[in-house]
Formats: sequence, structure tokens, C-alpha cells
Amino acid sequence: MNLVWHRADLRTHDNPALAAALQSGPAVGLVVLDPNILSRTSARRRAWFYRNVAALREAYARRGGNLLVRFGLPWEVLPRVVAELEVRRVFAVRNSTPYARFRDRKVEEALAGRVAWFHGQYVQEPGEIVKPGGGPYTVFTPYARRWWAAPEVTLYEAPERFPSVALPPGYALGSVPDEPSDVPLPPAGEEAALRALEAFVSERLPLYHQARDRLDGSGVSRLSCYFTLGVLSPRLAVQQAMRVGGEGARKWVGELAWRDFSGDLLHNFPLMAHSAFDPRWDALPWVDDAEIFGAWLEGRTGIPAVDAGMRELRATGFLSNRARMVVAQFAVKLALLPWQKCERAFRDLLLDGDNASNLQGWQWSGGLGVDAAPYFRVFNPVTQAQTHDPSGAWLRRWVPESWGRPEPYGRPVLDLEAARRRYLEVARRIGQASPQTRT
Ligand code: FAD
Ligand code: IRF
Repeated sequence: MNLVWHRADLRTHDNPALAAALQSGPAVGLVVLDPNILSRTSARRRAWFYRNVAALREAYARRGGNLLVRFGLPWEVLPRVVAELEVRRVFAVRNSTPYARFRDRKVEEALAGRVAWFHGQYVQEPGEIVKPGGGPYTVFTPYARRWWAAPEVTLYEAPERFPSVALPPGYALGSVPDEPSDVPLPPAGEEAALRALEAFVSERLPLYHQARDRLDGSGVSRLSCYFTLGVLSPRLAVQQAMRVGGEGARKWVGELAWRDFSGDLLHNFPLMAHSAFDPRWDALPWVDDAEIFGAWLEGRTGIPAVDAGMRELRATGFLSNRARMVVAQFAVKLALLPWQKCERAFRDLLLDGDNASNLQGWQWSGGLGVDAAPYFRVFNPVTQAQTHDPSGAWLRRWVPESWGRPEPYGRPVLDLEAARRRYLEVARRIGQASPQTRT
């Protein structure tokens, strides 16, 4: 029998590992609840993961298949299950974060290489898009040019039925924890995700390019929480969008290219998990001030757009890309808070929180060298709100005490103009030295 080890691919549609496993014989699925991951994340994110594992189990069951769930370290759990079920081969969709690479190497060693790896987390796999002379891209535009020119990928249908397998008598499937979440969770599972994709593509995709920058996020798909866990295939999403075509579709698919670019960057430059992509920016004079950090995290800085963003994120687990840029730029450039601490805390609040995309988002917003928003571009949270929330409805909703006005209210934790000058002064000095890339 074959074993399909699901990690960030909690789906049966367009799952190359599952398709290959079934093609070569009967198969069971497995999710390993990994304490190395689960103990380091927040309750809302664990809850979201568990709900999607439960939904995957149902998707298996509806087709006569079995999804096992085990708790433990993958390099201990997999050899055990492989022995118990006399598994011939393990099939898995490749991931490329630093931890995934460490884990998967240990699992391969423990299984003496009996693992077959497949693409499928991204449209174009990390490491696959390279410069004409070889080597990774560090700037998005040329990466994207190559990305668009790459051959179209073949999609895999969800299996109709799993061939029946006889598990040893009394063999437990293992239960999926049900942890409460402090935010309402979107409907879990691939069917809900596919419906949400369909609704977005038919209703909002055509105007996406015009509406995507709204601070309230009313113009975007909100599909990121499904992509992060692979509940929805990004390859299917691209195909569905391109079928509609037009400017909205092109722009939206370009955002999925950003997602791939993020995965590619972390794959090629794993040090970006801890240090500035361009090491010159590690030298910014960081201010590790607990009070300002707390005010930022809890949305009480006295700057309406920043507070609205952080309050919305805490209350919902989602935030528009525009608002993410505003709160991140405030934290890095204006408050000079240690960005790693912010990145980590921010990720724990996001249902779509993803190592690669979040690191890229923070390093980009902070001007730390990833295709950098140049240092001299410092978002002004007041004008951002005027431009991207012109009616003030978003500010009013999340920060009623601002009355929907974008100017600082109450007693702001810092003076925007003074903070901007402080940043620009050091950034100008650092920015004049020649750029570097950490390898
Ligand atoms: P849409 O606008 O509908 O875009 C479609 C899809 O494209 C998204 O679901 C997402 O998968 C991808 N995408 C869109 N924008 C980006 C981008 N800039 N970079 C990478 N992928 C993108 N995205 C995450 O998925 N997880 C994160 O942890 C994350 N952290 C971020 C942190 C900061 C500071 C910033 C500025 C951005 C971050 N992003 C992150 C990227 C982006 O903000 C979200 O993907 C997007 O807002 C999700 O909303 P949506 O699904 O409605 O996106
Ligand atoms: N993958 C696993 O194999 N096991 C787990 O317990 C996982 N828990 C997760 C929790 C949250 C909030 C997210 C993702 C996971 N994942 C788990 C998927 C990981 O992204 C994937 O395993 C990746 O390879 C880890 I969001 O680097």
C-alpha cells in the first residue's frame, strides 16, 4: 500500500502526490500533527489547521478513503506507520521552508529514501525559475517575466473513489483536535475554498485591478487562508482566472506570482528568516521599546490607519495587503521596532500566516532589501487613509474614537513627522553604501 503524507496540501483536487500514489496502487492518507509547528503558533491558527484536516478527512471518507492522523515528530511517526501498514512508498508534495527541508531530510533518512516528492504548493516551484545564466532572481519584475513565460502546468482531478484498503483490525484512524479559535473562522475545506474561488472569479475578478488597494479589503479574494494550507490549488486558481481573462485577471494572477516569488526567495535565501535581505539594513538603530511595540500590536498608537489595521487583524485574522503595508512600514520605518519580533507576532494573528510570504512582505515593506520599496518612500499613514479609505468608513468601523478622520488622535506614541525625519536621516546614510545580497 502507498501512503500520502499531507502537509501544506490539505486537498484532494490537483494534488500530484495523491494522484501518483493512487495510480500505483491503493493508498491511505496521513497528517502528522507536528509539535515543532503546533507549539510555535497561535490558537486561532491551530484551530484553522485542525478544521481543514477534519475537512480533508471527510473528503477522503466521501470517496471511500482513509486519512490517518497521528501526533508526534514526523521522523518518528512515519517509520512507525510505514511498518504497521507495510507501506511501499510515501508520496508527498514538497515544501521548502527551512524547517520543512530539515524535517524532510530526517524523514528520508528514517525511511531509507522511500519517499517520492511532487510539486504542487506553488504554481512554479521554488528554485525552478532561474536567470538566463543561472542563479535566482532577487527582483520581482524580471522574475515575473520568466514566470509568465513558463509552460502551463497540468492539473490533476480529484480521485473519484479510493480503492478499498484493509487496515489491520482495530487500527485507529486517530482523532483531529478541535481547538477553539478567538476569531470566527471561514468555512474550512476544499469544497468551501472552490466555491469561494468561483464566486470571486465570477463576481469581483473583472474589477480587481481597480479595487484591490482599498484598505477595507472589499476588492480582494480573501483566498489566502486556503492557499497557505494548500486547501486550494494555486494552479487551479490561475487556470480559472485566466479563463475569464482581462486586466483584473492579469493583475490577480500576478499576485499569485508574488506568492511564488516569496517561496523562491526563502528557498534560495533562507537567512532572510532572521536578517535583512540586504545586510546593510541590519544596521538601522532599532528601538526595542515594549510600550511602543504593545501599542502597535494592540492598535492603540494614536494613528488611525495603523490602529484600524491592527485591530481588524486581531478581531478577524485577516487584513488587506494595503493595510499590511501601512502597519508594517509604521513598525519598521517609523517606530524602528525590531522587525523580526513584529513579523513573528503579526504572523501569529494571520489565518493566512505563511513563513515565505510574511517574510517577503515585511522585508519589502521595511525596505530591507527584497526588491525593496526604496528607503526614501515612507508611507504616510494619514495620506494612505485619505487615498484608500476616502469615506473614512474603515477607520470609523475599527477606530470609532477617530470619527473616521485620518489624523492622529488622543496621545500618539510618536510624532509622525519627527519619526520620518529620524528614519530618513539614517536610511540615507545606509542607502548610500553599495547594495549587498546575503548568500
Ligand atoms: P488577493 O489580492 O486576492 O491575491 C490573491 C492571492 O495572491 C493571495 O491569496 C495570496 O496567496 C497571493 N498574494 C497576494 N499578494 C501577495 C503578496 N504581496 N505577496 C505574496 N503573495 C501574495 N500573504 C500571505 O499569504 N501570508 C502572509 O503571512 C502574508 N504576510 C504579509 C505581510 C506583509 C507585511 C505584507 C505587506 C503582505 C503579506 N502577505 C501575506 C501578502 C498579501 O498581503 C496577502 O497575501 C493578501 O493580502 C491576502 O489577501 P487575498 O487572498 O484577498 O489576496
Ligand atoms: N504540517 C504538518 O505536517 N503538521 C502540522 O502539524 C502542521 N501544522 C500547521 C499549522 C499551521 C498553523 C500551518 C501549517 C501547518 N502545517 C503542518 C503545514 C506546514 O506549512 C508544512 O508542514 C511546512 O512544510 C512546514 I499555516 O514548514
